[in-house]
Amino acid sequence: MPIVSRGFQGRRRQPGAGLVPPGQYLVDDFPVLSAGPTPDIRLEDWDFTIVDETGGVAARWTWQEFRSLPAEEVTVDIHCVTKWSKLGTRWEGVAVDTLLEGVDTAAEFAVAFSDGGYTTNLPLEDLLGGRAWVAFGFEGEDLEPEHGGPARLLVPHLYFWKSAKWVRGLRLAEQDEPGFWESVGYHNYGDPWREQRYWDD
Ligand SMILES: Nc1nc2c(c(=O)[nH]1)N[C@H]1C(S)=C(S)[C@@H](COP(=O)(O)O)O[C@H]1N2
Ligand SMILES: [Mo]
Repeated sequence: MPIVSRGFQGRRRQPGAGLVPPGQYLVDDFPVLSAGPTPDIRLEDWDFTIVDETGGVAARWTWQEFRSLPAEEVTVDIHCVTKWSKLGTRWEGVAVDTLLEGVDTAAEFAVAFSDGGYTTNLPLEDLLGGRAWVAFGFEGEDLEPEHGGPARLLVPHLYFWKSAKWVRGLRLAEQDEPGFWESVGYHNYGDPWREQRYWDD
């Protein structure tokens, strides 16, 4: 089955842009929600790894290599399961499409993994088609450590817990496997437009 569909690379705004999903309210500030401490990450030690479904390293970039990949500026709305939303946030990052370009896989699922041990699972499809980025810039500045810098996953069409901070790679898999919050009660998919907050939603 062809999983890796590309395209829509130039899309600048998400579907639903400018609208607030059910049960959400707008905030002006940018709340910080972390399950643990902000890790101290040295760029010299940072890399980003794609692990394929055989467990092999399919691709890996140092910080310097990652930052020389083509990046995009995107303006998107973000929605946290704790009910705050922010509209029109501006990010800079590398599209996951770009990271997976040379990767030959039959996997249908992915787990993002982060410094500090956080994980979150998504259908691979949701990371493709110009819908997900590994973001390193926010509102024209380097992404702050407390918000996931040097780089975080950005998947704005799903609740923000899917946007793993301090992300270090993607593990591709044939089987779905719940991540950190998904294994303790958060919805497996997390569509804010369908209020998929918790297991029974
Ligand atoms: N590594 C890591 N990523 C994470 C989290 C976390 O605890 N650790 N929390 C998630 C949750 S629940 C939310 S709402 C957002 C919060 O991002 P922010 O702190 O930049 O607002 O990050 C998500 N990514
Ligand atoms: Mo969250």
